[in-house]
Amino acid sequence: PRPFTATDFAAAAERMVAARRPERSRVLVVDDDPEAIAALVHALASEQIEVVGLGDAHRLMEALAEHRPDLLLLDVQMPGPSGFDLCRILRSMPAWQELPVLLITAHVGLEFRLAAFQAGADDYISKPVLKEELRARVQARLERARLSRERAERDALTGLMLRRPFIEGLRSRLSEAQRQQRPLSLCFLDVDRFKRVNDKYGHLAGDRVLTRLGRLLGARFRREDVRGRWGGEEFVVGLLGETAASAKAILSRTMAEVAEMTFDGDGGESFRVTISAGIAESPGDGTTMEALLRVADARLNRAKTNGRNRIEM
Ligand code: GH3
Ligand code: MG
Ligand code: MG
Ligand code: MG
Repeated sequence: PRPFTATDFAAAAERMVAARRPERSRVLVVDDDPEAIAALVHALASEQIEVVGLGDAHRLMEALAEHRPDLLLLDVQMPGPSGFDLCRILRSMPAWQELPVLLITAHVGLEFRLAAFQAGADDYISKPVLKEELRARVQARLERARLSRERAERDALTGLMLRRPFIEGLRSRLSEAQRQQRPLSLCFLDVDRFKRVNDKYGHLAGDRVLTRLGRLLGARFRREDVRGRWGGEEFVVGLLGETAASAKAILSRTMAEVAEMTFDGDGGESFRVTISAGIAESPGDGTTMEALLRVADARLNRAKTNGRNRIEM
């Protein structure tokens, strides 16, 4: 094989960055000094970061609800509640416990730094603020928050999206497809006789089956296709731009791959599994996600009664 060159590496890195499609993050800045807000906006605002300024700390709760920021920059000394007080209050509210908060203080003394962490802040920045340092600290926090958000949306066993975030993703794909007057196919997949797999080969073996099927589904299809674990041994795939017929062709290739896989039972035996699927397409079978899920589920049941290891559309 051809050696992996620096150009290949650069191209791969570019694809990875493009695949991440970073959404814009929003930072809320609270400071009683309009000049300080202007300076922070100037330092932070970019293509990736939108900055919203707030001069009155009394309006913090409203502003949080309205702008739903990804990160909060709080001045410490303000008329009314201090940045410390506000931070402590936020940490006692379930909705804002995880929000990254950076305190900005003119004091660099140890007691101020300790008070910042005791109030529940993630970090502090001292005035005068160094633009590069501020940007680096904010970006690091935003990246951490993004990663933990992403992890919370994924099922640990299969690496696929959990039902709720998956449904959100599917909803936006569906309206995208309808706007572009393109079809979208929804596939319900269910492992055949999985209870028997657990009974015969053990629950850990069953878990390994789900992990490998999840990885396979995660690796196949296109990036914009949505794949999720519906629950138990059930998966859902949303294929943008595919009719039920073309989705069936794509899915049968994946099912053929599954049929080729061998799994190890907890007692060392080797076994195989099959999958059944039901497909519904938009707009032909329905235009809402609920309707498509209902039709796909009914067709999955038909695949089961018609003998399993098959796709119904
Ligand atoms: P069918 O072909 O009709 O789909 O039969 P089935 O046995 O697959 O269907 P059923 O719904 O009766 O059983 C599903 C089983 O999947 C039951 C449950 O114990 C098992 N299961 C659900 N989630 C997990 C999991 O995370 N790990 C393991 N090992 N088993 C699971
Ligand atoms: Mg101030
Ligand atoms: Mg099932
Ligand atoms: Mg099953």
